[in-house]
Amino acid sequence: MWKGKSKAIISDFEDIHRIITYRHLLSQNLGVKDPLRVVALCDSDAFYAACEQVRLGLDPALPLVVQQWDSLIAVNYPARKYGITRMEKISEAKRKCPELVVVHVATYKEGEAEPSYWENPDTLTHKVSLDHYRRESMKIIQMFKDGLPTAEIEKASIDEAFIDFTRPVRDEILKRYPYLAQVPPDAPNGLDSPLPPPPPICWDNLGTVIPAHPNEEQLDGSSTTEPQEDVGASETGAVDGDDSSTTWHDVALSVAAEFMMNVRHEVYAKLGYTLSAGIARNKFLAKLTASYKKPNNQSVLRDVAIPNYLTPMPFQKIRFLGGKLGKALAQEYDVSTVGDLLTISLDEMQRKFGENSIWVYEILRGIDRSEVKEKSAVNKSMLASKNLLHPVTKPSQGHHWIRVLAAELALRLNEARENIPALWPKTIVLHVRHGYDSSRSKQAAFPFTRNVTVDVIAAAGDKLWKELVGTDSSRSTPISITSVQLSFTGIELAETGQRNIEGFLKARPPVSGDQSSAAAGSTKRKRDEREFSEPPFVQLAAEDVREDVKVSETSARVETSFVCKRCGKRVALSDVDASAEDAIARDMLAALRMEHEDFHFAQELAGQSEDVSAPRKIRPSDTPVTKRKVPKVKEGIARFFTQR
Ligand code: TTP
Ligand code: CA
Ligand code: CA
Repeated sequence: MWKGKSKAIISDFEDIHRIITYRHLLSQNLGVKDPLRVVALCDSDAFYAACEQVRLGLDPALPLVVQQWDSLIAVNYPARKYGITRMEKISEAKRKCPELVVVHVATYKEGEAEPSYWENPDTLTHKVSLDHYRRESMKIIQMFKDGLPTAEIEKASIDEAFIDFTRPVRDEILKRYPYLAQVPPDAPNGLDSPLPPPPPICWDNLGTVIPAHPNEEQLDGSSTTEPQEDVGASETGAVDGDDSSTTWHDVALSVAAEFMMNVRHEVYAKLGYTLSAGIARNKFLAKLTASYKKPNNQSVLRDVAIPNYLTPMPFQKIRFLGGKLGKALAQEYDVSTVGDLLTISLDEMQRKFGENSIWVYEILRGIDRSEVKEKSAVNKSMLASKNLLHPVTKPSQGHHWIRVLAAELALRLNEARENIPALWPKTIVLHVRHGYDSSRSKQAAFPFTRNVTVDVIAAAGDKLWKELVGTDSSRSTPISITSVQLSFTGIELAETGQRNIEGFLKARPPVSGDQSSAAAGSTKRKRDEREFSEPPFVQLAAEDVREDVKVSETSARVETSFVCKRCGKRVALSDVDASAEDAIARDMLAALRMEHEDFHFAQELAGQSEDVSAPRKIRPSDTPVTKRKVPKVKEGIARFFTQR
């Protein structure tokens, strides 16, 4: 029944109806509280399929799918017209469209340093490579950065990026309306006086403006735009016609829409990719808005349109509410839409779902305070992994996969070094899963080597394998390894331009002397007096130090788990779609991290003695850890996210 409900009122959305003052406009650092904040989410259309179409120089109107073993992983829009979806088998898709172009993803094969489009790749011997898509993705991001030098850009997944337009838009508004730069002498409250009424906005060619009152307006129902047409040609302009409600935030949105349109045109002209974008006041809304109309379209969500856009939405469609939490909310209150949930008071929600549910409460009202922040290339990890349909049953079978994974890591590290030559993975980690639940990992220092080849990485991997799995003769118990992962973690900048090799040796003895001597020639160049006294690493901001976060680039693109530094255990969200790639999962993970820390805190308070199964404070870096089930934390919102 309807429990704990009060009447939903429009003031739920009060946060988005703020009066904009001179102080707001003229302040530079209001961050996420800026009432003129504008954020876009840009997502490439049928991305892998588009990459293959461009690579092969094919007509974009041809139906094309990308295959991985027996499944489809990307379906372009012409193929979607035949009713082909990602869920299908190749045979089914071909039955629906006999002239379908089918491209199998590139794969690594042992002994080859580079992935290739082999004739008959086999999951038993090959490993998928997403390198081409990663490279194309970087090109698109680079065009965003070049075209929008003052915007903050955060790559959110292999084919998505958030763009914070707040700064370039503010600069542009001040340029177009220079009278706003001075507070008029007769302004009643000085800097805190409201800005004068905004100019009327012409939304033509700025994309689809989501109507504030959808029932009263005629929606343009067509959803397909031929990619070969001009990017903006068939997009509709204004739908609202309700100019009395125009605000300076709408002006900001329209300026951002203009920038976005230009960048999308340029990406299409130079690279051949069509993009869809959503432009709104924060990341959450930008992401929702981007899927309003696809492909090759951009949509704008004005503040005035937020309530009617959100309220009819089935809340379980919102990604992080798609899992157990969404189900629990639906059951608890017997409701299905965002609007239904607006009637639940914050107190009520927190009582049932924990303190952290304020986050849900706010999201339902279109409030999202997460920042758009560029992630540094430094301190990321690189992970290559392979799930084994046929488990490895003899230690000697490991070498094949170590070499295949080493080839991927070598390629990726060396590509990253093309931009940042001094990148140095400090640690190499081997992770193997036995059967379905037990997994073990082992790590070692990785020597600073100028020339990181497949052989160098494979040698380090083989050594770890031997220590972790053993050899055919040393192993008495049977093994069944179902997954192998090799990764670099703690990727840092070795400041080679200013250091000589002794500097490195002092800070971290390389495992092998001759590998590091290769670096000596290039590092001797700019000797200076300070080289022995300074640390060889560039100091990194604390927030960049995220070595414990698993960034699985092979399948999922969002971090959905972390390894607790205190107990060495991996704690994971489970109900976030593996392909999810947005700020929501990140924030939920942050909440889970807090809950997990609370768990340790509570345990300490309870004065439990540490036994073998209790969390250990610090894990010595080279000790293999058999991961056990994380103790159940059944508190608050975290209980809706399974910990593995
Ligand atoms: P998406 O952006 O989800 O999809 P898409 O770009 O193919 O299509 P859309 O136009 O609807 O955005 O994913 C980006 C790429 O990620 C996709 O081209 C292939 C890959 N991918 C997978 O490999 N597996 C998956 O389950 C999903 C969802 C995506
Ligand atoms: Ca996409
Ligand atoms: Ca995407």
